[in-house]
Amino acid sequence: MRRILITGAAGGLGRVLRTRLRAEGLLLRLSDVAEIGEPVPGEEIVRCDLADAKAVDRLVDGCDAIIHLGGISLEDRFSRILDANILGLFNLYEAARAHGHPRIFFASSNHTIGFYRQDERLDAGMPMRPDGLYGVSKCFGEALARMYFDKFGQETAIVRIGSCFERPRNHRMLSSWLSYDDLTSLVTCVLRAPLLGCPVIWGVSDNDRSWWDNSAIAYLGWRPKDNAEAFRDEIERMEERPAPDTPLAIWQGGPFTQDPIVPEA
Ligand code: NAI
Ligand code: 15L
Repeated sequence: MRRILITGAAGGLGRVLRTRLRAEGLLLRLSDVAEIGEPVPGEEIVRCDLADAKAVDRLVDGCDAIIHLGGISLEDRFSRILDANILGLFNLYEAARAHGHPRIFFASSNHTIGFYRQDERLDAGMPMRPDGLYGVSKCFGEALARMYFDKFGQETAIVRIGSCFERPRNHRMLSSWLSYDDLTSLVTCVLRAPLLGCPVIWGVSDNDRSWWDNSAIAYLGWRPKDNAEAFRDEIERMEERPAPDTPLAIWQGGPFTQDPIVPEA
């Protein structure tokens, strides 16, 4: 049986994939710095801080693939981002290098490009325009993944996730939403692809209003099925459309573009 490591397993997406991938019959090694709960058959639990290089080395040993979700997932103090997303990612790639290059699904973010306007359509080759230190840390992660591919042949799916929640929560997410079903089909597609390489993939459902062009990864055969438009009436009842001259309506990164640099405590 293939052993798949999920970092960040206690988080929102980790909990979704834990249930769904177990149903696929995969052996899961679940890891987080936070409490994860008890393992059920087919699971191993390893508490680990990504900033601890030796612990990450042991964590990766024996894994056939890694779904890397762990880290700081919102704007935060730079010291926290540095430990989890920058040092943590370096530790993960060094451990992968030491243990046979298991394929990596790297949860990058749309906040690598948050300062593009909502009236622009992007392909993955366009320059990054991060909207905060969190976004910058994901830019670092993407560059690190690419360097390990070019230097060592380490395969990574660099997945710029839009907004992955049970349902879209606001007008912006009518463009950026990724459904749980489409996330799961993307993960299984990445795990099964005969040849992956190191593509940048937009993690977004088949939304009518998507800003992002995934035609460069047609070779993977991933076909997202959901469309946020199905929730448009619900969103329109729930909140007023943001005024056109406000950051929420201008920038793809939406509210993240307005986050301050968080002071160190
Ligand atoms: P989350 O914040 O719910 O989960 C992240 C997990 O990482 C948490 O359980 C946390 O305890 C763990 N973690 C934090 N620092 C750690 C460290 N030093 N060592 C080990 N574990 C650590 O985030 P969520 O929503 O589940 O997202 C998963 C990944 O996907 C994150 O990397 C996030 O940046 C990325 N992403 C998520 C999006 C979404 O819409 N949910 C959108 C774009 C990117
Ligand atoms: C992200 O990168 C965050 O991790 C997630 O919590 C959402 O806020 C998402 O982006 C988004 O842009 O909606």
